[in-house]
Amino acid sequence: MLALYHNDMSLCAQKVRVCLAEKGLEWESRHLVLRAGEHQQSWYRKLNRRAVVPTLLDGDKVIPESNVILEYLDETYPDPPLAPKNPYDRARMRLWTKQLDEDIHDASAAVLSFGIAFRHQYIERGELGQKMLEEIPNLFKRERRRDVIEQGIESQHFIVAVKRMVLLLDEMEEALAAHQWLACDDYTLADVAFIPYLARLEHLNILSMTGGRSRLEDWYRRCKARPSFHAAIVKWENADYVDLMRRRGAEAWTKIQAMMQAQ
Ligand SMILES: N[C@@H](CCC(=O)N[C@@H](CS)C(=O)NCC(=O)O)C(=O)O
Repeated sequence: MLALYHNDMSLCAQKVRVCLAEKGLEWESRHLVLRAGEHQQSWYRKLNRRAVVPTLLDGDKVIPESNVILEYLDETYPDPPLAPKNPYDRARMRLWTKQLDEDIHDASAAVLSFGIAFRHQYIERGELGQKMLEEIPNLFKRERRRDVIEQGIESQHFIVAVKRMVLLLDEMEEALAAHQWLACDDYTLADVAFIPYLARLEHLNILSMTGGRSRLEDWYRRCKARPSFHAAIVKWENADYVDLMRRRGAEAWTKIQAMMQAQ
């Protein structure tokens, strides 16, 4: 039996849930409340030394890292296949997921989410918020998050995150001019992995960032029309988070637009 340590609104957990839904796999939910620091407890660090979600359990096998989990699921449960057969298309699929690990997830999407919205949850939690910050094992991540919590959208990291996201959206639009889905003409793990990042822009009320990129907008509509979107993302939406993201995103939008245009 598969079990997943995850969180309702976590981007990396959303992508694994999309994959599980696409494959029609049954799984047991082990939900962790990140804002209570449940993922930082010592028992969980034994499963995931970076103290992040998700972690997949397949019987006694423990698999952390969302992109690794996607490939594990695809190889272990190959029907329907979500990786192209052609090695060149597979390489292109991996170039997409690699970007998430390189900078899109931590340096861009997380910075946008925290700078706009989640910083308020840390600030409201006072000492617990401070403790959760100090418990982040990765020093780069911890210091960047500290700055983003303190400075919000004025953080030096925020404008960089906005600009990186714009480059990503351009790259997605370009790829979708060449083929139907991100890596090739088939829906693959590349699409699975990026769906939550567009959904995050929507939750943050800044989906207009995609403006003028009609192929990308069509891609997102097609992703949302798949039953996996509802099963993995909509069904798990946390109303308090969504409300916070909507309100704070609307407040930030004018400044974000100016950042998108700044040289
Ligand atoms: N590279 C990891 C990143 C996982 C990650 O950063 N997860 C976030 C949620 S999307 C998390 O657990 N954050 C914990 C925290 O904010 O302290 C993966 O792809 O699984």
